Amino acid sequence: MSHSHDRVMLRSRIADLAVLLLAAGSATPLSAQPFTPVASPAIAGHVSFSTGATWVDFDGDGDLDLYVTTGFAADINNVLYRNDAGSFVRVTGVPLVLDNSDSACSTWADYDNDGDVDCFVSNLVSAGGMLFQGTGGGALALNTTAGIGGSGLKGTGCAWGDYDNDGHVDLIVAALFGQGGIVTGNRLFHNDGDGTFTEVTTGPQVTTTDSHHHPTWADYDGDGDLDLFFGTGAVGSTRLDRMYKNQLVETGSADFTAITTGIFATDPRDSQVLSWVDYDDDGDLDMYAVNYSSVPNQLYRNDGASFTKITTAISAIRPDPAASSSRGANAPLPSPRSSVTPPLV
Ligand SMILES: [Ca+2]
Ligand SMILES: [Ca+2]
Ligand SMILES: [Ca+2]
Ligand SMILES: [Ca+2]
Repeated sequence: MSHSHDRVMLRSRIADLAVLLLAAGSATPLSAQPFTPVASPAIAGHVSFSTGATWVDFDGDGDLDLYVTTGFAADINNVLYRNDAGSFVRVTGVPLVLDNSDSACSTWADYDNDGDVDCFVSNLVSAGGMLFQGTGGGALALNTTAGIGGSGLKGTGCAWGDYDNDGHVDLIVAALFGQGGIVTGNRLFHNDGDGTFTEVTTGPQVTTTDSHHHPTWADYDGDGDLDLFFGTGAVGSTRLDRMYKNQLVETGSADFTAITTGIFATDPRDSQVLSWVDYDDDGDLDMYAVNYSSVPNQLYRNDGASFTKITTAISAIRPDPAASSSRGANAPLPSPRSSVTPPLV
């Protein structure tokens, strides 16, 4: 298969993935919230190859703004809308919208714990990942010295999460290894707490070469550390997803081991995103998997010692304010949020 054909297929797949990612973010109650159409809002009129959207208060004025990653062509910039009392104004000329890259995803958190929000943008092929550091007053500047980013960092999904519980958010970037000419794998960056990161190069979460889609951090076993999940695999084929349990609580070392038991881990899927949320409000995280092609999405209820696959209708999904990462992308800042899910309200 030619590289150009690979690229076309990859773009097509990512376009569909973006739809699924956005669909996966429906964490707010499905039956309790009436919606009223907004006439001709600026955010609804933009035409681009949009791949992800994050509601985030980037300027710290108390209302949620919108950042849209666009791309799969090297010359399409991302889009930022500032919320001005309910009206959205497109922000131009700032580094966040001068990426000139094929951006797949953004994830937001205060990585340097200085009170303002920062952003990482995952770019697919034409450029590497980009770290934008908040510098106050809603300004974010491209940071090329923190130890993450650069031309070699290709990725699809990305997510902040403090996997070693040291109070500093760390970063996982997933890669579609083996597709579209991408030959790099997942990358994990530990936040050293001094404004810089050290890449973690050992462990199955970064050494397993596979076609990884969006990563999610979630403490699925409720033991107090974040575990790591990837929708995995080539389009159109069902297989197992890559999932990793954090051993921090057990061993004192934040190492990851593959999760191979439980129906949520042994059920073949064509997954894109594994979204964790406490839908039944019983205090533990349940999993919703969105799939590519014609494979039905799946819901798995956490029953403590085991999981049950739910095949009957449910009336509502309740958001969990304590959630993290992709699910936690829903949590109010300073908890991390990513581009695939809407905010909590
Ligand atoms: Ca910051
Ligand atoms: Ca950390
Ligand atoms: Ca855990
Ligand atoms: Ca639950």
